[in-house]
Amino acid sequence: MESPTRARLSGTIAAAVAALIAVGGASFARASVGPAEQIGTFALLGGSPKIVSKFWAVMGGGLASTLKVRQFPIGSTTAILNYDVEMQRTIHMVVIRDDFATFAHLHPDFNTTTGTFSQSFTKQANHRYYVYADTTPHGIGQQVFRFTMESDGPVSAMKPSLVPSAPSATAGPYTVALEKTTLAANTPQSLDLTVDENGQPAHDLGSYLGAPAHFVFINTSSLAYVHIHPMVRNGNTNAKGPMKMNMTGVGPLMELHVPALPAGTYKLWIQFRGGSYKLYTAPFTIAAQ
Ligand SMILES: [Cu+2]
Repeated sequence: MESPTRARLSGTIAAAVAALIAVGGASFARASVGPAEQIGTFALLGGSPKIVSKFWAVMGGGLASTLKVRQFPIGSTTAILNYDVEMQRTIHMVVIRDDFATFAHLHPDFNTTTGTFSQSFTKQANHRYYVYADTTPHGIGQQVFRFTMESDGPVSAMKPSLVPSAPSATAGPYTVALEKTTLAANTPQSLDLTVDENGQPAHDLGSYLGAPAHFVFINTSSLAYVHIHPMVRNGNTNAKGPMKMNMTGVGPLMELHVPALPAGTYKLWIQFRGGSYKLYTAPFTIAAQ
């Protein structure tokens, strides 16, 4: 499992004041921002909430905004300041459009004084967005909360396809192939992933955030979140032995240990690094039945 990272806020006081004035003016002019502050819904499949996570969005020009997350121990008004680094970051923020057509994996800045994470994000009109904050507060373990950014304009009636996708997808020069896209529900299982280039196993993959690939599953009904990492399959790696979890080794043949998924349809995004350190994302639709 994992989560995310760090931050910095910089700038002169004059710039900060100017930005506050600009942002304040813009937010008064825009009524579609939604509630000033939301309490997150716990979203990590198989986990339980041990903190309170708060979210708000500061509107910028057009559809641009700065997303803010601040988290608290239950019953406390003192923000959590101490986060573990998981997968090279203190926070992983995942932002998904309401029709599951877009996916962003972001790493907000962290203000170590206020405990506030900040991330700029520009949405598209006529869509809600689901925002997931995936963190590991020190001593608590992984916590994931979901928030909703309201739509600017009427929400599009476009409905996503919930039919399992073909098991292979194209991402840049790569063919990303899953062993299958229909899984047994409520059953832990392994799932093979192969990344080919020009009909051969890809030879130029790199590690991304400390793993050979990242899998984010979102249940299209409950909106539950799962973020897991494959290991590179034996014989295809410089790992020390077949039983050793090889998270940082990289190779085109991978195996994912999928936890028991409740029955339903899941949107899955697989991210990996290709040649020249370029990041690729391959989307799938998975049925658990
Ligand atoms: Cu990951």
